[in-house]
Amino acid sequence: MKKRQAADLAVLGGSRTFTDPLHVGRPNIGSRERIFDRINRILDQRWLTNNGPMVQEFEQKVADYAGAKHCIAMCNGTVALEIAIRATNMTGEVIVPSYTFIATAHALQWQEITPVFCDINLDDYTIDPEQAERLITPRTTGIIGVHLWGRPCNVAALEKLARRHNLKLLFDAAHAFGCGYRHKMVGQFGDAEVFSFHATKLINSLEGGAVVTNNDELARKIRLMKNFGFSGEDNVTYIGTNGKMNEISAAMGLCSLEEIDHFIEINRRNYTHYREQLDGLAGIKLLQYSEEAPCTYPYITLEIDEPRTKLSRDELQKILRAENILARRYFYPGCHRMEPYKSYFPNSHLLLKNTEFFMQRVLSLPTGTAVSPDDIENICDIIHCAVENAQLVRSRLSEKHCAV
Ligand code: T4K
Repeated sequence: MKKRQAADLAVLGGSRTFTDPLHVGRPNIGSRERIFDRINRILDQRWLTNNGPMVQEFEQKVADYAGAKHCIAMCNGTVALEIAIRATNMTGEVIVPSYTFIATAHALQWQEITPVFCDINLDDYTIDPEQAERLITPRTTGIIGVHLWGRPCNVAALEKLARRHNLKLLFDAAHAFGCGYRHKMVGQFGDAEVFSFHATKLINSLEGGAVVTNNDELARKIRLMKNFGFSGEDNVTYIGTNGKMNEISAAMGLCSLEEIDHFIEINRRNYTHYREQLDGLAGIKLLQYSEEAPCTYPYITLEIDEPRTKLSRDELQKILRAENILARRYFYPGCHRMEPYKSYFPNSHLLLKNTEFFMQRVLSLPTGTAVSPDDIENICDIIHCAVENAQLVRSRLSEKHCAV
């Protein structure tokens, strides 16, 4: 590939590199033949939802893969979180990282439980157990750790903390199906863990989620709660909701699962390719995945050190967008700067120094089966070219009428 010159950049008047947008979060799609075959079987059987055979098979396979005793599939990860929170009797205050997708906080606030925002470590960008301990009050009933970008949080420290203070512990593992911590798969920690199988995830069921747990009683309760609390045809034993996964979602999830090794391999290939292409570029760091435990490389996350690149994260995002590469600022600006939390806790940023620092610097790039090695070479070449011509690009971006 011919190396780009400054004038080739779209922000500097060149033509955009991609005619179709290159998105972060393009779904992985398994064999169409197998998907259609499963959908046909569902239609033939006329069993569309309510704990049908596809859902049961999906639950068994997810539980087996994660090494968990129980899996309860749901309509999405957010409802799965809400139900796990309710089933573990969390009330009052629950400690969560602010640096996460808004669903983690909303799942609490939706039930009038206060999310108490905790800072992240700058070692792994997940919840800081030491600060979490300092945030415990008499109203605290639990902690929710988030395995951000598939990189597990400090599970051992959080489990110890939860035990010491008699708190419930959940993990938002929306990004982490197929990932491991030490010698165990994610899905076996805390009181329960919650997966998302949304379209943008490694394994997708269109929309979908699941709670996994080794606790028999908790699993029983969650199963009731996701089906209105019914324990028999005419018998309701809990307040419940409709959290059920439908059969077509489960069919999609099963077809996805059949190809999980291939999806992980593509993600690993993409990650390695990005790493090689960006190697040595001052001020741009690709977030590492550990090789010590199973890893699915679900996100390509760059950390941009503006004093060295002379370009901010937001400027780099604009440069990429001009080329039709729709890089995302996950998870800017942190839950504490979004409503209603911003109004409820206007000073919370004072305790969230690392979150405030990090959320300005991070950019997610496209990966998954929709992204080719050529795409990655183009993306990285654009980044190289932008950083090498930072001064020129910055002055163009600051011009009032720059059309980005
Ligand atoms: N906890 C955490 C830590 C999470 O990250 C999430 C969800 C949850 C809990 C809740 O789980 P779910 O209730 O969603 O199961 C997207 C996803 O919708 C969301 O599932 C995900 N996390 C979050 C990180 O990303 P947005 O608001 O960024 O979605 P949107 O519409 O901007 O799409 C994201 C990108 O994916 C775009 O570049 C377009 C692309 N895309 C999306 C869809 C749906 C496609 O190319 N094809 C598609 O079909 O939230």
